[in-house]
Amino acid sequence: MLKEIKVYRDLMGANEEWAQKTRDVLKEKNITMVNIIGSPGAGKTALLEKTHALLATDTRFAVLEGDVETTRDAERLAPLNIPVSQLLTDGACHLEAKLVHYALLDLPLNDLDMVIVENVGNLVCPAEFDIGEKAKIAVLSVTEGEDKALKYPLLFREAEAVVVSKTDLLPHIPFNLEACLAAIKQINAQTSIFTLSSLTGDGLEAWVQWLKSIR
Ligand SMILES: Nc1nc2c(ncn2[C@@H]2O[C@H](COP(=O)(O)OP(=O)(O)O)[C@@H](O)[C@H]2O)c(=O)[nH]1
Ligand SMILES: [Mg+2]
Repeated sequence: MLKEIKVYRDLMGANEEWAQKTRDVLKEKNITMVNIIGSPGAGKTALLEKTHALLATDTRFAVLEGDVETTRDAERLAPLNIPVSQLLTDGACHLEAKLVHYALLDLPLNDLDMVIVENVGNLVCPAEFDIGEKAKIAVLSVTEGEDKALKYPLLFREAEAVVVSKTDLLPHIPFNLEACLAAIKQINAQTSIFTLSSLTGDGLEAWVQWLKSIR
């Protein structure tokens, strides 16, 4: 008997089909979906916790939390009283479009203006997988070093916006903010850049205004 040969060439193609199905649903329901990508610990969930107060005033939104394991991030957002689901990849370093699609269909789509996806913490893989989002948003904290846009260019090239987070820590660490912003602009001159602190709230307003503007 011939040994079965598994062919993976169509993996990305299949992902693209699911992403397109998601785009169709989002268009039909007039919902904007964004895909937040950054390292583990960059402050993605903290950003969502703080974004809520300013965004929820006039935007009905849900969050899809991507992680390898645990429902910890969804539990953090549960008190906010918005629809939140946890998407678990069971080891994979990124969300795939099919998983996002089915989680999306379970949301109350008739009552939403926006869906925010927090991707699995990783600067490489999530940038390679289209999930049907309108915009990718990179989150880079000041403790990660100013050169990350140069070292992980795909994410920063693809990002419609870059959030440089944890600016409250700047006085305490050797980090050249100007060099960081220059590196981001070198990779993507068009991207919108927001420097903010989820701890103090500094800079949050401009970020949320931008988020509303892409509706
Ligand atoms: N000082 C400071 N710490 C922050 C800020 N945002 C997040 N953190 C901390 O950074 C750690 C990781 O945050 P989290 O939101 O879980 O990051 P995620 O893994 O990207 O979702 C937590 O200990 C947060 O309290 C910030 O703006 N300033
Ligand atoms: Mg998180």
